[in-house]
Amino acid sequence: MIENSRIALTIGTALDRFIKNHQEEFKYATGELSQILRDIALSGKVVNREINRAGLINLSGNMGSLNMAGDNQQKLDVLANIRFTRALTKGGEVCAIVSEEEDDIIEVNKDANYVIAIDPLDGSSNIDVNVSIGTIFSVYRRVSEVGTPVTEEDVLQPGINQVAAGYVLYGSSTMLVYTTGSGVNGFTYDPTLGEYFLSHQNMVIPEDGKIYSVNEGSYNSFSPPVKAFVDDCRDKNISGRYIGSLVADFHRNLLKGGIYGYPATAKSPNGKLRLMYECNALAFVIEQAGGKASTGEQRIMEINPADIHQKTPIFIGSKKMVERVEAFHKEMAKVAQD
Ligand code: P6P
Repeated sequence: MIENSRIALTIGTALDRFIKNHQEEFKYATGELSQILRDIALSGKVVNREINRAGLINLSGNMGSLNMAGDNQQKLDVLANIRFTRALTKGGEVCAIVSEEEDDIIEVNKDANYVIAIDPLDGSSNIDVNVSIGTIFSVYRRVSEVGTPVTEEDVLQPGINQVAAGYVLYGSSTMLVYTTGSGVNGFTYDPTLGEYFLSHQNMVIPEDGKIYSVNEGSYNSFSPPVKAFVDDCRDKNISGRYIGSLVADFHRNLLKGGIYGYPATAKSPNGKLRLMYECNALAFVIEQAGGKASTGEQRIMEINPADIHQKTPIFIGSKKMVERVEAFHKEMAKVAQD
């Protein structure tokens, strides 16, 4: 008799089952957050399909409009924004959405408990050249009373208040990576089954790394501590890897160890990346995976947001590498004081 395991390979844990099995880990385990994760997973499948066919169904290129950041909106930016905001609205568990593609807060269901901050499609200028791109999301519980209109306090919360966060990476394979505060897990999408399956359980970033991801074209406008850090990476022959797509660089560094930095530059004096729907979300993931996320002087998740689209400098990745950036900042601040 042929042993079953030789003919029937086990299929991994499907996302839905994983969410159900781990619901009790979440302190507000009432199924609402599970619904939000399902809404995001579903939208990721739809966006994945549209990205893969973009060149064939005239979805490449830009809309000829600008988003809040003044970036050219790619057609897929707008489409991804529609897919995610519609799915989250239909899911019924969200009272407000902040999106990179929307100037103002989208008020959804005042009887719901959760606020979502999302970059529906980051790095979309890479679509036409077939480079991996991603969706980044952050989940908060509202602070005002359910049933009342959403307030600014519900939305402008520091990253330490996040109850979940993660990203969808549309790469050589499509992955959903998220945390609800009990570690980080990665799911790989199987398009033949239309399901995400657990492929990277309890992801942990190496404490130190041999990769740094910075746009060195801006080196001349970096501050002295940032220049000192980049020089130190060069002196140590650390590999420079910069794809120009945050989620792709972040994910590689999470798996292999490394650091991604987008510091203040002449063109972006406050950095380029958005606190609410890029930096906080990835900071929650990296801290849950044993890494760090800092401006060089302050923990990203402790920044109190003043504006839904505000930017921040960021260094994120292996703990020891981020600590080296912080040490250069501290050292040079002391010299400047003396
Ligand atoms: P630069 C894409 O526009 C993005 O927001 C990130 O995905 C990426 O890491 C960064 O900007 C690239 O910016 O100025 O280096 O081209």
